[in-house]
Amino acid sequence: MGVFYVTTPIYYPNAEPHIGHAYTTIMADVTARWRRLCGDDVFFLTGTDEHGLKLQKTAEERGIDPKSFVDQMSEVFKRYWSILGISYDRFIRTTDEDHVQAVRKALMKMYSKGLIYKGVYRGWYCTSCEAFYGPGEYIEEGGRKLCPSHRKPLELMEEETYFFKLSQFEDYVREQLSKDIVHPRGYAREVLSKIEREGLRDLSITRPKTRVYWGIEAPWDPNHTVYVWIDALLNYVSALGYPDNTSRLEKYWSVAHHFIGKDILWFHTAVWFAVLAAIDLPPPRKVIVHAFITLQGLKISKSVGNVVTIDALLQRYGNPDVVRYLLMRFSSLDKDVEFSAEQLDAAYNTELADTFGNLVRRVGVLAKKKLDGVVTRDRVDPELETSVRRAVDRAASALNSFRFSEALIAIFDVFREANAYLNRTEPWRSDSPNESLYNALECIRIGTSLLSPFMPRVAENLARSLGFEIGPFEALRMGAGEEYRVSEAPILFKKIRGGSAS
Ligand code: ME8
Repeated sequence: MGVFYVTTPIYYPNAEPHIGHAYTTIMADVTARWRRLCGDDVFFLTGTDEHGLKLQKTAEERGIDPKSFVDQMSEVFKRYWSILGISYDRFIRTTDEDHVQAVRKALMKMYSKGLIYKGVYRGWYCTSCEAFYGPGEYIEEGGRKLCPSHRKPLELMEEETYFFKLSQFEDYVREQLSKDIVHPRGYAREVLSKIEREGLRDLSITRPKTRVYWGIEAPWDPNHTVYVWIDALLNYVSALGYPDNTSRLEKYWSVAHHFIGKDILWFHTAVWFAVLAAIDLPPPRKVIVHAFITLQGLKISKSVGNVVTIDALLQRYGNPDVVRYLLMRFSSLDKDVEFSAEQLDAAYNTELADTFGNLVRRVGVLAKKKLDGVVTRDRVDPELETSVRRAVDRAASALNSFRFSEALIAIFDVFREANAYLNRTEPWRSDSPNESLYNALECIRIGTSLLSPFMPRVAENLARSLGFEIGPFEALRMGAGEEYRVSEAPILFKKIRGGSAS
């Protein structure tokens, strides 16, 4: 049995989560559920990133104090994750007392080692990104400097700050980037070439309290608060009990898998690897980076104002598992995916309703009608067995390397094979259809078990209706199922035409 630690970014709760946040969170959840199916001991972390100027400003605009605001908003995130069936073990909030203490201790350690010094920072800042942009990074338009990500005017800031000696870690960071941590590898090359061009510059890691009061106080200077990104990154270790309760940290840290979007790649590599080294911890095992969901070519985001809400998809398909399926079906790590309602509807109709739904319905109806719902172990069709074994191997290897859409295609090959097999063996014409229905049900059991990380509730309900168990992975081969007791033949998905599900 293995051990596995999986995390999502902790999101800014300045607004409700949208499908971009759901996308990363579902990827992480599918991975957590897949590892559990394989028998691993999994710790799955998500949460909210509650400090910093962006939250302070949003709360001020609404005339509410920041703590009450983030209290409300973190509940909104939890509610969406519960609707979407996100099986996290901890929901961390950066205002949690254990996290605050962990950040202070980590920073004090860096300070005592002489890795932090006082200076003055002058630069152009984007509050939406909570980041500074230097020449070559921002966009110049009509004499104004704009954020490359949000295209909003940057603010010039000049102030006293404490710097972290990031530059000292350049060789170390380069070395880590040449290992197999960042996945896909292309993203590591991007970071390496940025370091090649600009070097690793020391990083401003505190803000004057007069400007940003909503943050963790720097432990050596009460006039400063800790930069929100340093505060946030440390959540991945504070959630495991760093630095005082080390048992979880010892168990899970060496198998940490961070899922992130490509917008926060720099922080999760250059900055994070160096901070970890500064507090004497090794880098994470993997940083899995995905590209954006776009609308007309632009990253979906609150700041751009082109959001597709989670509610819109929940309303359209009426089933959270369908939303999970569709977001993963068109997911991609290396390329942006353009949101397309037509494409989602088409996949829903042909894959979920036709291929999977019809298979389940016709096998269920026949088993009830012809065999009183009891189907027993029988001869396994050798041709079907070979193709199912291949599809299971493909799905497992895709899941192990985070190729979620490929995994789904392989899983649906099992259902497609089962449909073709039924058309060949025609159990509806037979007086003794047990063998045919047994083989088809084995395909349903195996395919549904592999699908359970993507569609956990659909899988559980179907297993109950047809009378089988989900998993474990060793049982995902033809002939391992002993008997089926079919209590109903459910209609899993109603087709969508034009406007809505009909
Ligand atoms: O960056 N396509 O939080 P955030 C794909 N608090 N993924 C998207 C997306 C899109 N259009 N929009 C958002 C932060 N995401 C920090 C993180 S972690 C220590 C601190 C997802 O609320 C994607 O995972 O801005 C992206 O990296 C993340 O949301 C940014 O969330």
